[in-house]
Amino acid sequence: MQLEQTWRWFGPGDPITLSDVKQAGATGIVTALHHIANGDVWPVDEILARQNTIEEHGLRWAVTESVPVHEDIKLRTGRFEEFIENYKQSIRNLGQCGIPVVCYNFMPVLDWTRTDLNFPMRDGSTALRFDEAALAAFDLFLLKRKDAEKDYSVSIQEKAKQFFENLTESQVDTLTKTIIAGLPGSEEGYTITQFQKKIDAYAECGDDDLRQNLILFLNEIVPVAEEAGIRLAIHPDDPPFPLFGLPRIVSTENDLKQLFDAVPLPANGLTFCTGSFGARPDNNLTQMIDQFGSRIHFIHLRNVQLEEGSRSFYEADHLAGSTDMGAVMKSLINEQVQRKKNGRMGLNIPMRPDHGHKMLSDFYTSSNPGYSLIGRMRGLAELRGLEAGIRAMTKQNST
Ligand code: CS2
Ligand code: MN
Repeated sequence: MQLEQTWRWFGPGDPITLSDVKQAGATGIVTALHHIANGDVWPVDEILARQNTIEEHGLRWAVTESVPVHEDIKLRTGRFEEFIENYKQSIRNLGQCGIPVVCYNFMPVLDWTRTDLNFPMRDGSTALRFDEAALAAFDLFLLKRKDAEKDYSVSIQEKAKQFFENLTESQVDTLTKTIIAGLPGSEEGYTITQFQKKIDAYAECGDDDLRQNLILFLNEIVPVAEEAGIRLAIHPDDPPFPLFGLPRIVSTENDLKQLFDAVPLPANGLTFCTGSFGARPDNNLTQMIDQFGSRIHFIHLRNVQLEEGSRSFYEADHLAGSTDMGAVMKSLINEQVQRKKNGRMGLNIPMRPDHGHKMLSDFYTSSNPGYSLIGRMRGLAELRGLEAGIRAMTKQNST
């Protein structure tokens, strides 16, 4: 018994190869058919082709991350009915190929959001960072969103102004691209005009409306997943607070409770992303694992360092930062012990190091932001050691 060590691979175009992944020590692959347009069905032959490539390297396709949810589904407008039918078919097809977990998210317009992809760490490596003042600067002075100032404290507005005044033209361009052009895994990227249009579409959609739309979506897809042998794993909002006045519904313990109460079937599960939930000091991570453990179908382990007095954070080393990773690992091992006692399947919950620093030879090779080879290998190695150490101490061995 052990967490399954997995690695996100963006497919044949990923500069990091499956042979690299094998040497990094992962056994499971997390991937998606990124070339298929958002909303379209994933055909069985395409899934099988990707699966063969993975298996040829002695690895297995453990998790799909993500089958993206089309904006029409989130808003229940346009072609949403057709897209939900397509989503169901993709789930059935993945089930038929024996790929057991599907990760997805329900964040409006933007997938995960950062403001700096090259934040220097003391040891010379670089990390991803979210700076509240930088985000506010973009919102207030570049996007110039109506009433945006209502969303920021006076002190953040002042910091934003100062930050903006010191930006060169090329820094303005980089900041804009970082926020709206689409980070790895987001299937959409926008220009400022397109972005504003996408935000406008949510003018009448508040938290309750978006939550209702998610529940209506789940009512349709969770029974299909149950039948297909698929566990669904929603990824939390990253960061876990509202951006650009958009609704946010998967950020807190209470959000999760509402989701699972509304659709109790076991296939309605969670990607427990410590880096996302951990970016809010009022989220108690071990308590969340204790409460929703049975729902955890996939784990992202990453640590964030919170910055006092603001919502800013940077991605720290996996065992440093504001999250007590040892305590989190202990709770996850406990969850596994419970599962074994209850005779439940899915004991080896897939886990991946979620992001890593750019370090050492990562600087001389190309990789997607957050998805470096050496940085993630270090993260995985540390997490593997942490798990082994806790198991040795508590005699929850890995057999
Ligand atoms: C990000 C996202 O934090 C993360 O894991 O790298 O790509 C995330 O995986 C997707 O939003 C999940 O749907
Ligand atoms: Mn994550």
